[in-house]
Amino acid sequence: MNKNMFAERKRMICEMHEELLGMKNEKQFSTNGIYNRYQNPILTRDHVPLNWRFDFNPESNPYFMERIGFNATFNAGAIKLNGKYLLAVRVEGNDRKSFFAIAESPNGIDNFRFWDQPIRIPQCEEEDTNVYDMRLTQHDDGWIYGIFCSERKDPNAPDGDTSSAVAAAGIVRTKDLKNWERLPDLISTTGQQRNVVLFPHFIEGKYALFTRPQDGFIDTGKGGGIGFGLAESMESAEVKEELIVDAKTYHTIYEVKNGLGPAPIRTDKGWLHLAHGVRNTAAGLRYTLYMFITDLEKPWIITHKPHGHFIAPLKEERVGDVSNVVFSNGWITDENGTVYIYYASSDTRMHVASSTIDQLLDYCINSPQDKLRSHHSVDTINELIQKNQENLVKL
Ligand code: M1P
Repeated sequence: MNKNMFAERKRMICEMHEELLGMKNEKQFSTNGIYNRYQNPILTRDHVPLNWRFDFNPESNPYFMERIGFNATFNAGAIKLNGKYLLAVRVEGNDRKSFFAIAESPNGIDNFRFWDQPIRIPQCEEEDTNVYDMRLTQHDDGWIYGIFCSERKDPNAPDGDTSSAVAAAGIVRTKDLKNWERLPDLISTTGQQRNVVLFPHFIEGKYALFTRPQDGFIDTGKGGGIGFGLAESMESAEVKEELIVDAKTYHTIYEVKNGLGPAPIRTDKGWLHLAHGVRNTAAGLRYTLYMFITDLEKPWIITHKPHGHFIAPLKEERVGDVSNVVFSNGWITDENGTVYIYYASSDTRMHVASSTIDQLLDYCINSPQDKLRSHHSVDTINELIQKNQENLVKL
């Protein structure tokens, strides 16, 4: 009886899993013309390999029961290596612990499959409790760096406070995404750090890092926005001074906090950046994605910044473990200028949207800026109406 149950469940579950992993993804029509979403999420908890979840021995698992449960797959770093589209995915177990695992696709939009085993991050002197949100940067020095959030219990939390934590920027490096060397966490003078991103080139012979200073684990407090600083080395990375590149600002989509997404993309018109902004609502925090361009030589100076959000949670994306959130820490540019934007919805699953360098530049350069007042927004709309009327007259 149990033998049959084992065999039947195993057959069904393996078939369903293969069907999911082999599913084709369809590009959706885009009204905004800036990027195209795809029909299906590219990675969900159901994509996690079955041999990470089930004991395949009928003697020790006669019901073919799931032994290790997974809760979510989200916030993935991204890189193209040897022609493969690779994501360093934040996989979260039912035990709430996140870790990283590489998922590979032949085309960047579907058929993502996890490599055989998750990444085992070596520990520093002070072990991590939780790790998440890795940004991958192929640096001029020849290494691929992964910078991630390392979370540990706050040593100063009062007795009985079992949730206060401290966030630091953990650093690893690799050449193949298989063997990882752990380096000491980033030292900065501005409190806690999350959303730290390594710039791919040396600046003034130093490593350049985008940071996100914060006083608390959730609240950024006096931390003023997306920061930028230089470090002499990555073996003992220390940023002594951070200047604010993009400040959090009252009544914007990034009024509560913001943070850089993936490492920026170099174009002939400047560096393209993708970031997340957080605002407050009666329903809680709302995370959306926005873009800006920085100067080619001085990547800490913003030259163009369209108003408002670039991608906001839509339809099913709006609901999940932490609803009303989109977050991105990975994108890949192809040789032909296509950009695959990997984003997670509601801390639950991964999606892809595609665009091109040209479209993203056009969007950043030619969309109006946020002038921070309703009446200015109305003026901007009226300018477009006027322009359209003039063009119609000419026609
Ligand atoms: O829950 C939404 C996001 O919250 C944090 O982002 P930030 O540091 O900007 O607040 C991170 O925990 C991120 O992983 C998460 O998606």
